[in-house]
Amino acid sequence: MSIESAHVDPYLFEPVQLGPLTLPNRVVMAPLTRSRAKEADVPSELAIEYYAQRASAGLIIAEATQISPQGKGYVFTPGIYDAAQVQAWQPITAAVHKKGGHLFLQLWHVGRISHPSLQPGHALPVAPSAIKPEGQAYTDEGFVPLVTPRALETAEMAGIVEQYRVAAQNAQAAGFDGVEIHAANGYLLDQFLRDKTNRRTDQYGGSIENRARLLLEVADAVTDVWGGERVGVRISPLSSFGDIADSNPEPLFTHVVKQLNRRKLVYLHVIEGDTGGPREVPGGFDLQVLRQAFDGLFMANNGYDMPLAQSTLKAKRADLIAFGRPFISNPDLVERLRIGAPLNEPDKNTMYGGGAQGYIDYPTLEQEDKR
Ligand code: 8OZ
Repeated sequence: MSIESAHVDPYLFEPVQLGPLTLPNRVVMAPLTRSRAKEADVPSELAIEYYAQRASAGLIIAEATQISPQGKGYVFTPGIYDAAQVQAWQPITAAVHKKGGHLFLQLWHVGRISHPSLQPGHALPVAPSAIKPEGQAYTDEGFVPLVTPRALETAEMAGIVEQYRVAAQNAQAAGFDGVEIHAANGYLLDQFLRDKTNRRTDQYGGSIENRARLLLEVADAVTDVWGGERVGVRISPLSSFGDIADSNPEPLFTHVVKQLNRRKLVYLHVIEGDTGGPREVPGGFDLQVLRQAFDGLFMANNGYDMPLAQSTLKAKRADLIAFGRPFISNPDLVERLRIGAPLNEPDKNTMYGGGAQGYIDYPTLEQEDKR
């Protein structure tokens, strides 16, 4: 099978400058938890092939990766806090670079979305405040209810920032091109931002300025290591994923983005609407307000297909489009979009956990031709 298309609008396939990197197109592989890591949070060797297969993306953002043992909230997710993990990431970044690709790492602390069975010494997960999330943790024993976390002491906050700094340094040693700070989806940094989860009375809670403090301290630490031109941030201002909410998200996120802009970050990655769900949510605001407050690149995500991606870029409502699920099942997604080829659907049963099946065996168009 071979499909030739006479004319393709160029938008997705135009090069774009991302800090010092020239991306060949505007198709980004969104960070995707695939839960294939080994003992001690060491990424699997299978990830070498998995990411290399997807190197034609303009940029790959590697899966959410815990910055410390305390930052872990799911079984089989990888880490970036020790030498064995750094060593295991090196052939992954090298394989992507060998194929001409670019790869950022997503730095992750889950906060309260964890379980004692996943924590060092079976301690309680930590959070801004001791408020139990609705939902389940994915542990060695399967799904179990989330627990009431322990509120972090003010004196511990510098240590959290330090975890990010060390992880950022480790990501450099591992050969990544940059890092994305995960401040979305109800994990630790998002828990500090929102007033449903942050009831603190110290300088990390209360006012918008105080709730944004941790994220901005983390942004300072990470840009100290990498320079702003190699650091992005992911936010999900309208999402309720992780049992999160804010009474007034527009001024909160406008402040956050204005302050991130002062740090000259290279991109702002915004999940529009509810994570993995509807793009329009009740009580939402126009997220273009955030684009206007930010001088770097605007990366849009959530449920994009080719027509929506093209019209969004054409209207200059984004500079980059991040695709998640389509990249699971279409390693050559860029080529398929370019020629209008059909996309394979991901198999839900092999999304998380397991081995090669449903991970590195989705075919390219070329491989389909030979079958
Ligand atoms: C799905 C399953 C586990 C983790 C996120 C890191 O939502 C995740 C995640 C998604 O950002």
